[in-house]
Amino acid sequence: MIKTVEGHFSIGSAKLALIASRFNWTIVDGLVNGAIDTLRRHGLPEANVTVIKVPGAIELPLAAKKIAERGEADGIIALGAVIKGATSHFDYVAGECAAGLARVSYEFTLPVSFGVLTTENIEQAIERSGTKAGNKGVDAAISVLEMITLLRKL
Ligand code: INI
Repeated sequence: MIKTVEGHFSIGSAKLALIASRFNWTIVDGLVNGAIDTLRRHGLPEANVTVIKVPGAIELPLAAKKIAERGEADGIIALGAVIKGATSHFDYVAGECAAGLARVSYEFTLPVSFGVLTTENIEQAIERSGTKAGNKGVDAAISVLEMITLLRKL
């Protein structure tokens, strides 16, 4: 019989930090609501979640690093929306954001879920923030629960 180790979603007691970027807030607000609703429905008390706001997606990794350094959070949910424009700004912002968040996760052995939309246009972002293509904030909340419970077992 193969031994399988996996996470689940009954988190028990845990403290989470939810970092959200204000840029494209109309979109990110939908992600935040989706994430918070998901955590609530999985039994996490509201008092165990702290919402931190940063200017844009590029600032998410620095805030995540500071939270990780304090050692008080069991996991971080990073939410943002990077929407392609006419310049290459998108590539720098999206790339640095993703790489920076991953680095924090590895450096601190801390689940950091990537709930940052990277889309070609505003329509795609709307679709993924609580309308017809789901909600990336919900996915990010689910992932952090799964990774926290998995790491407790590994
Ligand atoms: N920040 C975002 O979160 N999304 C974007 O689409 C975006 N674009 O396209 O420019 C964006 N830029 C701001 C950036 O994250 C920083 O806040 C800013 O450069 C100040 O450091």
